[in-house]
Amino acid sequence: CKCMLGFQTFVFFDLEATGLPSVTNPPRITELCFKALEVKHFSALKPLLFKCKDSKNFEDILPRVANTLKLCFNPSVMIPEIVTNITGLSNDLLENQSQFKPESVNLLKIFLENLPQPIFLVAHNGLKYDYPLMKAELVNLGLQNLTDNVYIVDSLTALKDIFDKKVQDQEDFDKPTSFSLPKLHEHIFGVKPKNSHGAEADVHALIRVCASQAELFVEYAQKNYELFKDVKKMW
Ligand code: DCM
Ligand code: MG
Repeated sequence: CKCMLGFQTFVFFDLEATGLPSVTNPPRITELCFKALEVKHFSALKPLLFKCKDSKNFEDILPRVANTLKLCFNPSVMIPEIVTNITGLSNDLLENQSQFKPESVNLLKIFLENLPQPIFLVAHNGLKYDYPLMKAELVNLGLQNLTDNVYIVDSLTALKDIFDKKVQDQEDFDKPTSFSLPKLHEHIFGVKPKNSHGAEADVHALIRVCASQAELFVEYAQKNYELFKDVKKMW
């Protein structure tokens, strides 16, 4: 059991890349989004989301104070057509974008260091995909870390734990059949997100899903964090 961690900022995080984990064709990052919210602003979203669940502006509900870094990268490897069809990102579109290089990492570092500390990254399936992939790109450049004291949590593990406990506590609780981001979003709010597989759209959907369980999510993060510096690289 870990010490309860007091922290200030959640950085919701999503990567798009050239594919799923693969030994022969390791994925390269094509898009990254960080959206940083103060924990108290994140928690305040919950009642608003449920109040405006059926409004046509539902997807615009975000804290007034939110800091965003969204970057596209030229992956310098072929993006399979099947992946382009999912993400909308092709080699043509990314032709003139920067590669993921040390200067890009500096940009990420400066963004993260500028936020109220300590910070918590939140990614859906992050422990299996986003964190090890980010780590691989860093290590590949001879870099080891983002900034010191970056805590991480996986919203997939968190929400599974939260919903499992709800099922135990209330027998009639309707448990989601899938914990994929669109399915969870539909289970909680009755509609799938309008867009998926864009880093920023996914981050927005993730914020709504996590905020729907705000108190339990914050408690889970405080007790079940890991450190980005301890993440093993994907490839
Ligand atoms: N991905 C994939 N095939 C899928 C789903 C995802 O190759 N069926 C890869 C490409 C995406 C990346 O994973 O850019 C991240 O997924 P997501 O858009 O769900 O964040
Ligand atoms: Mg995504």
